[in-house]
Amino acid sequence: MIILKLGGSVITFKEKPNTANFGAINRLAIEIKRANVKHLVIVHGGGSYGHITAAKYKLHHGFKRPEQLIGIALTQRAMQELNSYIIKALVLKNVPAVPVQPSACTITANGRIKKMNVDPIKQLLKNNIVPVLYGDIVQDLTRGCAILSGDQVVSYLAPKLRAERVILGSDVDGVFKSDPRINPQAELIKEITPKTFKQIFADIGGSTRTDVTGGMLNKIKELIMLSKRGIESEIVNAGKPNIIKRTLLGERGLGTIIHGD
Ligand code: IP8
Repeated sequence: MIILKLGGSVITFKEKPNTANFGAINRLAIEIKRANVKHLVIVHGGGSYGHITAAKYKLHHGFKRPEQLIGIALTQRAMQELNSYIIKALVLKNVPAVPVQPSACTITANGRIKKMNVDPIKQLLKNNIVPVLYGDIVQDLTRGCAILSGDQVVSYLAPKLRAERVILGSDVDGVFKSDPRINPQAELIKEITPKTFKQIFADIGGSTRTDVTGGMLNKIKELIMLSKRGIESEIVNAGKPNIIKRTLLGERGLGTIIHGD
């Protein structure tokens, strides 16, 4: 089984509040259909649908003031709207995709998943249906609320579902030694292990745009945790045509591979 994350920076225009990139969503739906993976879970990020609303209401600091309550509802609403576009595109391409709302089945403590009911996801997979989850605003035992990144959903589900492959579709070719959007000469790192992560840690900044869950650095941290559990993952460019299809079909090394030492 494969877990595929579609980054918010690919499926939305991150600078424009609540603006989906329908061109990219439809192209990715076609690629997913063509790859025809039997057991697939999709998780998508928030992009301009989740992060902007969450940041406006300071939800990444937890629940502190009653004025934030509507922010929680609006953030969930925004994520659900984005999710509906992904589902619609997939279903129109004949991919049997159904939404799974993380905030309806997950509790966190201090921002980390404490409990998640994965039984419905397992059952959907058994019946060859594609569950589509997303980064969400969830109830947190210590902070009141927390922003659950799609990356954390991926790293939680991968061992539970015994994923054979974990693919993270980003808007860049993988992990670079410096930001490729600023420095076109930036060098792509082909492989990261827990050991080399420590060395390159200082070089990689968080993503530069509004990202309440910490951008690329947070992504790598989640994947390093996975690699320590023996699960390999790869960050590839989902913004470039056919990279997701080729990776789903089994090609390795098109981006940055994160694996154990
Ligand atoms: O884009 C964040 O998910 P991510 C979701 O995967 C929200 O970090 C609600 C901001």
